[in-house]
Amino acid sequence: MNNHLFDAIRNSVLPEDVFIEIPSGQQFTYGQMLALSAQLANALVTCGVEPGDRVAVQVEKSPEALMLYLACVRAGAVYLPLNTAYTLTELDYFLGDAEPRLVICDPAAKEKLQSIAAQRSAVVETLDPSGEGSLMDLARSQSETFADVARGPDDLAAILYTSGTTGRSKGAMLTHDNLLSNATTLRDCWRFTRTDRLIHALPIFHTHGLFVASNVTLLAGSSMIFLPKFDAEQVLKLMPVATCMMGVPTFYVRLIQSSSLTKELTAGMRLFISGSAPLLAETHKQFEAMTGHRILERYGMTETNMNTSNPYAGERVAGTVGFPLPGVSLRITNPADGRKLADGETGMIEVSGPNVFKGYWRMPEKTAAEFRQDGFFITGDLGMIDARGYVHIVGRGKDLVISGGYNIYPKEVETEIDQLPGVFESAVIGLPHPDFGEGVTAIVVCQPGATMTEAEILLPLQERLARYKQPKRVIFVPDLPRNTMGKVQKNLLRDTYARLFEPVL
Ligand code: MLC
Ligand code: AMP
Repeated sequence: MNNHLFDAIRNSVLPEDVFIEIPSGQQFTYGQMLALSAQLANALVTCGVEPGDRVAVQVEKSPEALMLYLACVRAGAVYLPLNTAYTLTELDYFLGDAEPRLVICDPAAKEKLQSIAAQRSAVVETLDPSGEGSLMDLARSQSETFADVARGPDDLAAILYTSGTTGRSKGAMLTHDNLLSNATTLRDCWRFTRTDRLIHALPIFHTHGLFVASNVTLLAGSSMIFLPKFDAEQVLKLMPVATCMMGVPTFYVRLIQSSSLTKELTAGMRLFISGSAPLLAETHKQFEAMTGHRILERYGMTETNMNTSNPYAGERVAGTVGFPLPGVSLRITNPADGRKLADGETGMIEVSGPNVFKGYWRMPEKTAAEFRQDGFFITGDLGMIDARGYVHIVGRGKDLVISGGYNIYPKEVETEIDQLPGVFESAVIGLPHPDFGEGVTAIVVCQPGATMTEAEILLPLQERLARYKQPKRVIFVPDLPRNTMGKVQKNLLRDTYARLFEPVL
């Protein structure tokens, strides 16, 4: 048996080709990728990592961080990337649940992380591309070859945590073939080749930046310009030397605000892709008017990788997410009983295919609850298939806010707010936001007789919730609207405050 994912990568690349460039001018060829990922894999083994062990990684974006992902794949370990915005409180849960052998963080975070990792018997190492005493030092002293650990299509390559509408975060288990099959399909559908140069401005701890952008690049043997984060000015400057970009809708919303975005500037670009959140048809149209390019929108999620895509060659229809990808079956069902609905009817989107994950880490009941008997995964997204076969996402059956492409589960934020002294109850909702798509908003009811300020709600959350989950606004109300069943009517709240984030003219 071979290493299913890494063998495919190795067979797709030419050692002399450039893999990653960073703005300082430093370049990594594919030959260097093979050598450095081998050194890091050797370093992982030296640190005691064995096949199947989880390796949790919370580090700033860098080429070395991506090599670490590849090293885990080669060592047969399970890569567990963590958002750099997560607080210690959030990390404590992930480490307790995943029980990683090794936790790798930025040097500045080591001391704090060590205090929680020690209770979990996990060893903490740092990744500092230039600093001493980090895993990079150990790696540099290792061999540039590594006998890749045998892993089959069904073996785990990664666990990515996604919050839940109720209760605890769940670790989505992704296999070697989930990742390989999806990236191969996307490479072919989007026609990536070795001549492509991708602007990579996404974080590399979620599906979009890690698997969609990086695995597609690797399997096409193309190159990417690695930016630490999205900066519209910097991205605009790079367009004349790049061929494609992948982004969340906020990237496009910010780009169309610049008068530098023109047909001339983007003449050498062949493809702009959007996903992770709905792209407004308005943004799509304005981008086309300014550049002549029609953004290609696709739809996916952590558990399933990518499910649908607008066509490369056919018509890219604004406001739709295109067709199911080759090999992916998608159906619309009645959310109540799972009965398949006809085209044109709105219901639950369900998918099956080699892209769909293996289940939630150590949560067999949750896994069973989200799959149908015949293996279809219930996405929680509401959609419709039109007469031409295009899939439309028309809403969410799950209580979820998507802000700038990051998911926020209201339940998690409400639980934190409800614990604060002086709070009786709260409802967290997403309201239309001109930059982030949706803005997290907390509607709070105080205890009888208590009065509170916005700061009294927000300050204590800073320690407990990642910045992007913290409400952008807090509104105090005497009580929450409820239906006859006692359920909070969030739709009424969303209607009442719909214009909260509208710019004041
Ligand atoms: C940053 N902030 C956010 C935020 N990002 N708040 C809400 N939502 C976000 N997405 C905070 C900052 O900490 C800051 O706090 C303030 O908001 C303003 O920050 P900013 O400077 O404007 O933000 P910026 O750093 O430019 O980041 C915005 C962004 C970034 C959109 C570029 O969030 C981003 O790269 N998002 C991509 C997320 C992604 O990769 N999603 C894919 C998930 S995978 P302060 O303290 O200054 O007030 C998936 C599956 C699929 O969904 O289909 O792909
Ligand atoms: P995540 O759990 O972070 O992977 O987010 C997945 C969710 O993002 C999906 O279930 C959808 O609700 C949403 N999503 C992803 N792509 C799109 C898109 N193109 N349009 C609308 N929603 C999307």
